[in-house]
Amino acid sequence: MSQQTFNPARFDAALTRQWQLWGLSSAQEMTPQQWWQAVSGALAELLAAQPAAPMATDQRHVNYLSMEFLIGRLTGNNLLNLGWFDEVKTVLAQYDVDLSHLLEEEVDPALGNGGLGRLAACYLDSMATVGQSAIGYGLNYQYGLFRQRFDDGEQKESPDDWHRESYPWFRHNSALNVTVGLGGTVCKEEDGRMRWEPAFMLRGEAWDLPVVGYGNGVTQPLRLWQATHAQPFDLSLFNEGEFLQAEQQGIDAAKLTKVLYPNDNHEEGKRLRLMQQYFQCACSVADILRRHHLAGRAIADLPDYEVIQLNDTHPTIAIPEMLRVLLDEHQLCWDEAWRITSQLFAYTNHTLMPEALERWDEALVENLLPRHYLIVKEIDKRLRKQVAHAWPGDTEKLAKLAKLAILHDKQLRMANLCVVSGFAVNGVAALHSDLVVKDLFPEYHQLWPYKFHNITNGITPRRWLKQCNPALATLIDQTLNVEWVTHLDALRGLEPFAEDAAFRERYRQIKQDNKVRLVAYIDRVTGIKVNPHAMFDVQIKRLHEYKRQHLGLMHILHCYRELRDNPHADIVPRVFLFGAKAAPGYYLAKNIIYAINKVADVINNDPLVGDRLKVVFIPDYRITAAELMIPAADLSEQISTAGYEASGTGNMKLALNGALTIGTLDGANVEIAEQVGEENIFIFGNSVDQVKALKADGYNPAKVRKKDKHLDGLLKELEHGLFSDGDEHAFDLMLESLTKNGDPWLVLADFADYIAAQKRVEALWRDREAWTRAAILNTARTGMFSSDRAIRDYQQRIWQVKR
Ligand code: DL6
Repeated sequence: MSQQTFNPARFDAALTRQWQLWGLSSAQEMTPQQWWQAVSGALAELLAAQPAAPMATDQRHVNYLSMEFLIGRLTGNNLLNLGWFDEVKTVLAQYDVDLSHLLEEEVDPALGNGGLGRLAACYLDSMATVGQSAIGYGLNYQYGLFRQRFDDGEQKESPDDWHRESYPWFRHNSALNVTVGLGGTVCKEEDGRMRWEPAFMLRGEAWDLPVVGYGNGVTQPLRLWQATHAQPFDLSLFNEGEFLQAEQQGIDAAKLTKVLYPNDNHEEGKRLRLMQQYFQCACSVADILRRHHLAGRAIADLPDYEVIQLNDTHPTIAIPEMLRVLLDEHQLCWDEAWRITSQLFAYTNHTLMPEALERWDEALVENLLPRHYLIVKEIDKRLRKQVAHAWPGDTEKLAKLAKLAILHDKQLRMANLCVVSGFAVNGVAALHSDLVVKDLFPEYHQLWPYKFHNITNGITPRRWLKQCNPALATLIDQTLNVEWVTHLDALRGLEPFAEDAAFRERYRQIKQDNKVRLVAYIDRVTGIKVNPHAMFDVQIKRLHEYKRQHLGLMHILHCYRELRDNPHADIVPRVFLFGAKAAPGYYLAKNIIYAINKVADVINNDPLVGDRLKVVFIPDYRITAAELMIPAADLSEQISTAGYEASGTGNMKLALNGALTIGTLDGANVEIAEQVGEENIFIFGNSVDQVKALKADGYNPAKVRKKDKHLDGLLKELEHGLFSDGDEHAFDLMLESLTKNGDPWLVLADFADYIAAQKRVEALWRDREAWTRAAILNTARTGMFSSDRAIRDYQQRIWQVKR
């Protein structure tokens, strides 16, 4: 497959059509925002007119179902993947328009919360790039993840209207409309078959975004479903039970895809969320079957041609939906419908945290999806038989059932439904996949060991190196002279250059320039002036206790104390940079943000400190901010409690861009350490086994505090209001968790070792050449974290060539 050729005349004509449609009389009348719209609209038009690149025919087509796709800005990325950046720049220069400025006009579609949604976006990029035919299926939310600002240090949220109605990359095809039912009843026909009569019908509209492969002419869709009314409500269907009667006013189709739930690693169990999930799944299943039917293929052959990858359990309801369609609409018998379904679905687990494992009240499922509920009951019944057979003894069988059953304690356990009904389950890093087997699903593993896999996450080198760090990409081009962007392992070729002083100087200068670029951004969004020669110490990720931003805060307090004890101390100057959103209802996380901001206020304004320490919480952290922060980072903070971060992908992006990691042996940090070598990473803290042992032994943070006077002193400063204008309760939520509530994330237990690791960081930083050498080796040795590798792993281990 080859790159698509750019035709300047056709582009110019498409551009002209854009401004003519707005009724303007010349291109010069366009505002900067309209320029972005027009250029993107013109590119989308050209792309849609391109013939489809031929794809391999011996592979199953991947349907990637995800409630979140955190795609980030598209225009620059699409230009880069198309290889048209310079040509478009030249055309625009003739209009006196600067392409780079124009790209800043784009909104950042925030259709995801964090890791899981961004991973989905990286995987779409890689599937298009490696030539894996695929569609991403998601929802077209009117409001993406909330916007964040700080009011006297406190997080405040506002809606993120990203104006999907005028987003120029969308293509809408009404021929793909789908009708989706909800509620109602199930009747038994004379022939014994079930018929679902929904109370409400909604319409799903398909809004497609193009996913462009890198330099190979492939474009395939990310299909986002949007809900509208199918027809005026049929009031005669409303008399089916109290629940729906009470809700008749509330079922407003447009509400369904109005807003993304802002939770990460936590499930809310809200009715609207279940409706969103079902709506997405019903539309996607219908679309998959429509394509299969259109290709003239038999329904029995569906699993030979299609695979459905579930991005966590959020789209699990697609499983009973597929069964329903096969049973009720295609009139297959249970065994055949089950054979097809159980060869179609594969499930990726992204978390072990109990509060993130989805469970739905049976009553809610029964009310909203009565036919699906019956189907799940049937799956559960058959599973119970299998358990009885595998563990015949009464007590043993009961114990296993308590863990394995899908319906239990009046709840439907979605992860269990996935494992039972799918043909593959994978974790997202070696350690995590191991824990999925050992801690989450040991019994299922006993029943079906062949279902379990590891696929370590990956990141796309297009966005996360070539696009966000163009100077480093150019240096690599010039040094290696090979196509590393699609073969990231080739970065190993940089290893010898770590010993080359001239190369180190160039590498260092690029980092420095990226820092200067970030300094300007920090000044613009916060007004804080920071020293570009200080170490940029970066912790960017969602705000969650297990990620332990408060451990980072304790280190900042330690540095500040050091300076107050000895104002002339020769400390390493640092800029501590945070970027994180807390779910609006997660008050403890918001309290941690508040604490960091209040500490920042004091330190940043203390003349004793000057520019030796600065603390900056970048507001409204999102993909666009990450693209500026990652290339400028010196130190990457990956300090979660061991056993709780499934993988992390920020850790990969930062290491690839030459930041050294300080981290626990958690998630993919373990594999990063293996790749870069232990001398090029700073590992500290309790391991998974030690964490388990500490908890089993009745870990008591008060004892740690009593023994460590220094730590005790730092906590007292927070408790006594030193950073909160004397308010002794400002940080109660955070402090109570650390002390009275047992420090569940072992912040105090890891504190001393963390500080010791930070000392090692400082020692290496003082040796400029040694630091740069280690940074180069991080870039050179993180090629395995390309999402292209991850997609090839999925192809080989899970999706497999069937024909
Ligand atoms: O696999 C992508 C990403 C991991 O890198 C993170 O470690 C993990 O926390 C995140 N998980 C979620 C959980 N959402 N749910 N369910 O976003 O997935």
